[in-house]
Amino acid sequence: MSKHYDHIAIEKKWRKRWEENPINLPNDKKPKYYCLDMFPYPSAAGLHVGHWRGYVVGDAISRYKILQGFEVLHPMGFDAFGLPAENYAITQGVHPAVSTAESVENFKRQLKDLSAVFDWSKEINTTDPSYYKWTQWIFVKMFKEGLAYEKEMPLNWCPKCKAVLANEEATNGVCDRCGSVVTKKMLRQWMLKITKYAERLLNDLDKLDWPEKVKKMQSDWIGKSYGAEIDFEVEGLHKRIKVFTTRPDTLYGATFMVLAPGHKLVSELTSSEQKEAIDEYVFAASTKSSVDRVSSKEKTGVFTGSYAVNPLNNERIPIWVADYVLEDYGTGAIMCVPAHDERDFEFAKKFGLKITQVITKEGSQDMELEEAYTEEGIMINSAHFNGIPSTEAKEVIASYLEENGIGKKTINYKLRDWVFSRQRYWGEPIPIIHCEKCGTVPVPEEDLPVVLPNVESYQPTDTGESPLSAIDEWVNTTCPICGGPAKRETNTMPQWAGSSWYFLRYPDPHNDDEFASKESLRAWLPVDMYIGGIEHAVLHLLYARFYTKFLYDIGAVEFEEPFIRLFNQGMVNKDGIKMSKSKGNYVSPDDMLERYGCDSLRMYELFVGPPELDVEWSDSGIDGVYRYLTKLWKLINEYKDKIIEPNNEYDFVRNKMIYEITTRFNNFTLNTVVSGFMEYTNKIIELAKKHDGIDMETLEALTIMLSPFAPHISEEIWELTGHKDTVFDQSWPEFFTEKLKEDTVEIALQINGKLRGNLSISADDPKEVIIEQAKEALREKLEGVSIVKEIYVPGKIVNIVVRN
Ligand code: ANZ
Ligand code: ZN
Repeated sequence: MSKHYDHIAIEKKWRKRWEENPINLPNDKKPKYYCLDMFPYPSAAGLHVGHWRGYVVGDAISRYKILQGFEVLHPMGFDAFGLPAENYAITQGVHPAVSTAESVENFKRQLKDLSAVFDWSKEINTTDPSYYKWTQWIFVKMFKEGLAYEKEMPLNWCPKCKAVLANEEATNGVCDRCGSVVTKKMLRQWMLKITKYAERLLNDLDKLDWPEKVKKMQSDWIGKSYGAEIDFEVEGLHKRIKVFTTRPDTLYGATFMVLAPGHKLVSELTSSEQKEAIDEYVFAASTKSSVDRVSSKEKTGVFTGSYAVNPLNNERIPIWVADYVLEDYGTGAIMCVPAHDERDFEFAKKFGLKITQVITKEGSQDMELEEAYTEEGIMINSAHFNGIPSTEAKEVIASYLEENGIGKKTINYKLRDWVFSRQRYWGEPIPIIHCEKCGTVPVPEEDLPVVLPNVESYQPTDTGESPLSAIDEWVNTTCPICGGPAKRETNTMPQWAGSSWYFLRYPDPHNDDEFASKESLRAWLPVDMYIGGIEHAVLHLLYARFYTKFLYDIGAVEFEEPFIRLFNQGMVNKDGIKMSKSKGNYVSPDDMLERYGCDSLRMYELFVGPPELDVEWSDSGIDGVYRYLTKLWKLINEYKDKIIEPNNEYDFVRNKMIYEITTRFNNFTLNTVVSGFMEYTNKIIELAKKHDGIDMETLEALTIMLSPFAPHISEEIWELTGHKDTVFDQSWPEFFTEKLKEDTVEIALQINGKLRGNLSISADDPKEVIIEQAKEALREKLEGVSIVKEIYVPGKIVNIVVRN
C-alpha cells in the first residue's frame, strides 16, 4: 500500500474482500439488535447525499452493536408501488413494473456504494407478489374482523380530466394536470377502522422511547378532547341541533350557532329569502379541501334565517352556515362563543354579531374585548355559576346539563377512519369479490395473492374506477362461496399498505406459508432502533402501530408496539432548501465517492451537524474530513513499526478517548464522535512525537472505534499493524472509570421521570452547567417540545419535565 492516502485502492480492496467474506453475523446465543432504516421509494432520480445521511447513521449503529457483541439484523428493501411510477408510465409509455425494476437496480448499486452491512439476502420489495400476498392476507383478516368496510365518500374529482385525484394532485383545489377547479364526487371506498384503536394508539405512546416531538404529533393527530354534547332547540321547528364543545363553561356566552355547509339540517333551516345565498355558499364549500377551509384567513358564512335558543339563558341566537366548521368532526355544528374563541370572535366581528364575555381574569368584566379571551378565569354573566373558577364550571355545567337532559359528557377524537382504496393501477389489488347472491366476499386465503394483471392503459378512467375495471377477463370471476358469476374488486390499496408491516417480513422474507415464522418474529422483533425522516411522524408511523396492534389482537404477533426506539435524522439542505432533483440543488454521492471515497463521505454525513437537525450541505466541508483521514494515515505509516511499551500518558489518553467516544455515541451526538476522533488523533500524534513511538493498545482502540464510521481505512490500518483477523470481529474497547479524572460522577438523565441516558459530570460544577450539559445530551429527544421544569438531584439525576 502506498504512503499517501489512496482511498480508491483501499476501498476497492476491502469491498472485494467483504463480498467474498461477508462480515460474520455472530451466533444466536448473543443478544439481538434489530436496526431498521425506513426503506426507500425507488424513484428514477436515485439517491442524493441527503438520503445517505439516515443510512449512514443506521449503519454506524449496526456496526457499533456488532462490536458490542450483538447479533444484528440490518436489512434493506424497496417500497415500490405508488403514484409516481404510474404517472411516469402514463407519460412515457413504460410499464411501471419495468421502470420500477430499473430504479430498484440503480438504488441498489448506490446503496452498495455505502459499504453498509445490509443483509441483502433478506431484501424485500412490496411489488413482489410473494410479498403482497401477505399485504392482502392482512386485509382479508381485517375484513373478517369487521375492520375493513365500504362507504360512500367524497373524492377529489377533475371534471375535465374525468379522473379521481389524490390530495397531492389537487393542491389548492386545482387539478395539477389541467388546472381545472376540482370538485367532489361521491364514490364507494374501502375504509379501515383505525379509530377503534385510537385510545390504545394514544396510551401506548407512553411506552415508546421516541422523540417527544413525534409523540406529540401523534397524540395531536389522534386528538382526544373531553367535552360535552349540548342540544339547542330551533325556534318554531320541532328540531334540535346537537353541538360538540370542549368548553361547556362558556355556554352563557354562546350568542350564535354555526352549521357545517354539509350539515343535514341546513336546507330545512334555511328561510326562503336566504335560500339562494346558502345554496351558492354550500356549493362553493364543496369544492374546497378541509385543510383550505380551516386555514383560510378570512372567515366567510351565510345566515340561514333561523334562530335557536340557548338552553341556559333562553336567549334567541341566530344560526349561520360557515365552512370553518367541518362536517366530520364532533357533530358538524357548534355553539359560538365569540368572547372566548378566536375563530368565533373573528366571525362575530366581521358579521356584527353579539359578544358576551362570561369568563374574566380578575372577576371583573373588561370594557370591550379586543380579542378573544381564551384563558381560564372566573365566571361572570352566568347566573348562579358566577364567581366560580371556569375550570370547575366545565365539570359543574356539564353535570347540570346531563341532569336536565340537555346534554351529555363526551369524548371526541380527531382521528378518522382510513380511506384505504385508490382508483389506480400500480398498487395491490384489494382481495375482495362481489357476488350478487353472496355480497362482498373475501378472496379465500389459499387463493392469495390476487396478482395485479398487465394492462395496456394506465390512464384513470372517466367513471372514477380503477383502470383494472377495464380488463373483463380479470374482473369476471366466480364467487368462492356459491360458484356463481361474480366480479373482482378493482380498487387498489394505497402506497402506505405495503409499508405498514414490512418490518415483520425481513426476518423471514422467503416464507410462503406465513408472513414470517413465529420463531423468526420472536428472535428479532420488535425493532430496537428505527431510523427515518420526521415527515413520517404521523401517517406511516401511526399505520405501522395500528397494523401491529391488529396483528397482536389476532394472535399473529406477540408484541403491541413495533418500534421501541425511533430516531429522526434531519434533512440535508442546499442553498437553504431541501435537496431534490426537481429543485436542481441535488448533490449525487457518486461524484463525492469518486473524489473523496466512501469513508470520507460517510464521516462527513455525520460530521456535518447533529444528526437530528437539518443541515446545509457544503461541498468543501468534506475536505476537512478527508484531511483528517490523510493525517491518520500518515500517523500510522510513520509509526506502525515503532510500537513502544505502554505508559501512563498513553493509558490516560486511551481511557479518556474510549470514555468520551462511547458516551457521545450512546447519546447519539454522532457529529461529536467524529470531532472526538479528530481531537484524540491529535493527542496521539503529540504523544507519538514525544515518545517517538506508539502504544499498540491505543492504536487498536482508535481503529476499532473508527470502523463503524470509516470501515475501509480501519480494516486497512488493522491489517497494516500486523493483525490477521478483521477489525469487525473485535470488541468495542472498554474504559476504566478509575483511570479518568477522580471528580467525575455518572448521573442519570430523565425526561418526565423516565431514564433517557447517562452523563458523566464534574461533581463540582454548578447546577446550571450540569443542566445545560444534560439538555445538550438529550437534545434530539427534546427538539420541538416545551420544557416545563428542570430538576437536578445532586450527583444522581437530571430530570427534564416537558409538556405533551
Ligand atoms: C364552544 C367553545 C367555546 C369552543 C370556546 C371552544 C372555545 P378540539 O379541542 O379541537 O376538540 N368545534 C366542534 N366541532 C367542530 C367542527 N365540526 N368544526 C370546527 N370546529 C368545531 O375543539 C373542540 C372545539 O372546536 C369545540 O368547542 C367547538 O368550539 C369547536 F371558548 O365550543 B367550542
Ligand atoms: Zn356468491
